[in-house]
Amino acid sequence: MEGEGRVSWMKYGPLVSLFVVFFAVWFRSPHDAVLDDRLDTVLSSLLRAEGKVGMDNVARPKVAVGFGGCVDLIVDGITLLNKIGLPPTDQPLHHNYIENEVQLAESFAYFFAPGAAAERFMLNDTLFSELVDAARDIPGNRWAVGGNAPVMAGRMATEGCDILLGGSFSPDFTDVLSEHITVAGNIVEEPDIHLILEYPAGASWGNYTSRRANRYIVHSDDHNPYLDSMEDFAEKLQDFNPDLMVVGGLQMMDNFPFQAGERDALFSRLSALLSSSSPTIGVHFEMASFVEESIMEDLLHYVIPHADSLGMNEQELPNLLSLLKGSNITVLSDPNPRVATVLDQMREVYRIVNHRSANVSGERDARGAPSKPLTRLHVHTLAFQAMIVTRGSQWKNTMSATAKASLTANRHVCGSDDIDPSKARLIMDDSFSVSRTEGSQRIPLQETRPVSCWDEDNYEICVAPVLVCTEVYQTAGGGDNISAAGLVLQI
Ligand SMILES: *[C@@H]1O[C@H](CO)[C@@H](O)[C@H](O)[C@H]1NC(C)=O
Ligand SMILES: *[C@@H]1O[C@H](CO)[C@@H](O)[C@H](O)[C@H]1NC(C)=O
Ligand SMILES: *[C@@H]1O[C@H](CO)[C@@H](O)[C@H](O)[C@H]1NC(C)=O
Ligand SMILES: *[C@@H]1O[C@H](CO)[C@@H](O)[C@H](O)[C@H]1NC(C)=O
Ligand SMILES: CC(=O)N[C@H]1CO[C@H](CO)[C@@H](O)[C@@H]1O
Repeated sequence: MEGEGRVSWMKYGPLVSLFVVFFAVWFRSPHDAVLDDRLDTVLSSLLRAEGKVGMDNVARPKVAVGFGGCVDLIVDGITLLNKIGLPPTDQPLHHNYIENEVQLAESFAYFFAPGAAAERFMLNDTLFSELVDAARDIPGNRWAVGGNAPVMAGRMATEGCDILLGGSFSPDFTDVLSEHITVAGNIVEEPDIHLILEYPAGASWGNYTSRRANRYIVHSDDHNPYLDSMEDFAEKLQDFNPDLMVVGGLQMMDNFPFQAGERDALFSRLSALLSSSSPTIGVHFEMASFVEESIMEDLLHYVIPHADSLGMNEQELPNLLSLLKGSNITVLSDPNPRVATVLDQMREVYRIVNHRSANVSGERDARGAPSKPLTRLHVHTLAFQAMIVTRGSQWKNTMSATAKASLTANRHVCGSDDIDPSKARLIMDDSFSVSRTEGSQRIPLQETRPVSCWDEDNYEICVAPVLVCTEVYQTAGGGDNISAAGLVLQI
């Protein structure tokens, strides 16, 4: 019976295959055509939403951006690991920092399979140099200006702002920056290098297959952790008179072997700088992959109280929330969270941060400096962009800014300003629930009005779907490009 069955299958196999193919084509093409139509409509609607507001062309907005920067060496992660002969581990493990090859393999495996963004300090200089040397001659590698501050500065300069950038760079680094960027900081000989291990969705390493495209970053900075551009930046800030201040790159201090008291002094200085700026100047803080609990505490005490606006991804949001609620760091969260989950987390962060800043302690931070309410929260995920903005606050054009953030996600990841719908996919559902609370309203995704905005309490929420890029050029720096693009329309 069995044999017979197999024979007849084999005999008719080709015919059956043809049939299957025929049906696949028959069923798929109208469906794909509908999808393509839908994608085209979402794209043109997002472009319209983005274009609704221009920048006030009277004068270029002035934005001060700190701190630090680096040269990114971008390689295919698996190619690099294979090249150095690092075998896949059978034990994915979280490490706060990396000291040797085994830890590198374990840490990489931990984030690679779920496809979660991660960034770790490498304490071992020898290993770091070996990796960089190996990466130098991997075909297809690229060097790029990196670090949160320079990338955000670059994006904002491109979008029409004048920038004061705080960072200590080498002369050839400064040379490649936009003419609209003025650098404040020291001159260094050798720039810090960050090694970016990119991987596409479906890449495999040993038994592991990545669920989505992302990157794993290792760094071993000498300059950035010390925020050594801060003095010069503070001085030049007076004359520059910015409309907005943006702070990022602080994760370079995470797990860095500082001398006792050194880091506290830096945070104290930073807090003084932020609180000395005029209260009318917006301050945006871009979160990052932090794993050291004490540095997260420092952020809560010295930085976040002075920020009017926060930007972060789907990993950083639950991490911050967990800490605000007095729990531990969460190193790994769902890389593809639902809208309802993210919005609930955002509401909670917004509520707790504002509650803290308005708390009886006289609205003072750890240094006794007055703190500001949080009026803007932007979360960038693979599938969608979400913003909470306080009604009546200084932030304008939230709808258009959310659309721009969404378009920038595709432009960045695909590496092209022109969005090609054939290289994009909508992965957000046809409708989303505004909260995980039972009985919450569902909002349909309308192709002609893809950005959904509504009011709650004292704030407005906007959600925009992302046209997820399917031919990934680069994921690193995505959050910075997206956050910066969103901010530009809101100054
Ligand atoms: C891969 O999976 C096989 C079978 O489950 C297992 O025996 C092996 O140890 C795994 N190898 C690694 C490197 O995880
Ligand atoms: C640092 O890395 C090198 C090269 O992989 C290795 O030989 C050495 O044992 C590592 N050092 C430590 C402290 O793990
Ligand atoms: C939180 O961290 C502490 C110290 O690292 C650890 O002892 C504790 O088990 C952790 N708690 C949870 C819930 O993970
Ligand atoms: C607010 O202040 C009260 C009293 O000092 C304190 O118990 C509470 O923990 C504070 N809440 C937050 C969120 O900091
Ligand atoms: C990959 C990509 O498009 N990244 C961009 C992020 O923004 C900087 C600054 O504008 C660009 O130089 C990058 O090309």
